[in-house]
Amino acid sequence: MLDDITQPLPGPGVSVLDEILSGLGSRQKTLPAKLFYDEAGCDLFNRITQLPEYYVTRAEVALLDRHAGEIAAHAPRSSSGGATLVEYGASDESKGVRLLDAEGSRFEAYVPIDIAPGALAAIAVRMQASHPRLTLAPVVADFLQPLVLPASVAAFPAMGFFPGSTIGNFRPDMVVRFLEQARQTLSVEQRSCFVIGTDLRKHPARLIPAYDDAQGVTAAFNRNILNHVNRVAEADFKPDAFAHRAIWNEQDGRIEMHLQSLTAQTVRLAGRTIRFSSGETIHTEDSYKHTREGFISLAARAGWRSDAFWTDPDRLFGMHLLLG
Ligand code: AVJ
Repeated sequence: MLDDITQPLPGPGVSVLDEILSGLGSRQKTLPAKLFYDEAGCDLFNRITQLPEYYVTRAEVALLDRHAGEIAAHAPRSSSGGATLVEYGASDESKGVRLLDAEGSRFEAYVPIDIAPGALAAIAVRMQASHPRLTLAPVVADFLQPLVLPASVAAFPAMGFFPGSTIGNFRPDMVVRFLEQARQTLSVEQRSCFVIGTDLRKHPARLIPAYDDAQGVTAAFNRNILNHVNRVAEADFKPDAFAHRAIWNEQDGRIEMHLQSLTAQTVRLAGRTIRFSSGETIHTEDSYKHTREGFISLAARAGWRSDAFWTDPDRLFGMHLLLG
């Protein structure tokens, strides 16, 4: 069963162009990390997940392979027995399927949510073939905006699932706001719960190469955001005029990616002129590395309490189970 792909509700008035303009108009120039994920960016990110230095995806998949049954057993039950799995940032279904197919799991519906319509359409095609009895309701959305689940799954209580450490892209105040919204979306009155994967704090000697790999795939991923901006904001960025930088910010516990202007240059964007001095950067991404305790206290600020926690054998990655 497949719903039409639900299109996003118009957000509260902030367009992508507005976001780009305000980010590049700031003293420290920034771009929103979601702009990495155009089609080329999704492909580059897939290549990143296979790099020897990028342990994140492998560690999380190892964790899921070990504990999927235990995690899925925490899903709430409806009177008919079933629950919905609501996956945030589901660029593909490989992690969600590990929960859907886990031994003893009783999901009746799957709601993959993503910003990339192409990725969601591909998920829908594959899932209809592999899981024909599952109710499938893909949603195209920027999940930082308030979100209502499709009517076709409203009858089931939900297990939210936010793997991949994508939540690591959010500043702490955004994490809290996102988790408050998720309480609404997942309707905690129905005993819904939320499973969230976060990369754990570790030595910078391990972190830096994961974001600055020897083959330069992460550098290409970082620069590709400028190609995307060129298209959506009618800009003329020359990606090769910027260098990839990955730095560990100890104070804030995060890896930052920047694009550093190699020369003094100007860029035209939506009819405006943007000036760069030589060496000036655009801050393109934060990737927070939360300790177990640090994440639990952020979740508590949004009204969630920690019910379980899993990690992989090397303690690289953490999976939190939160209850409303
Ligand atoms: C998809 C946000 C989890 O922060 O590790 C990978 C994105 N950026 N390499 C991360 C990313 C650079 C990734 N997340």
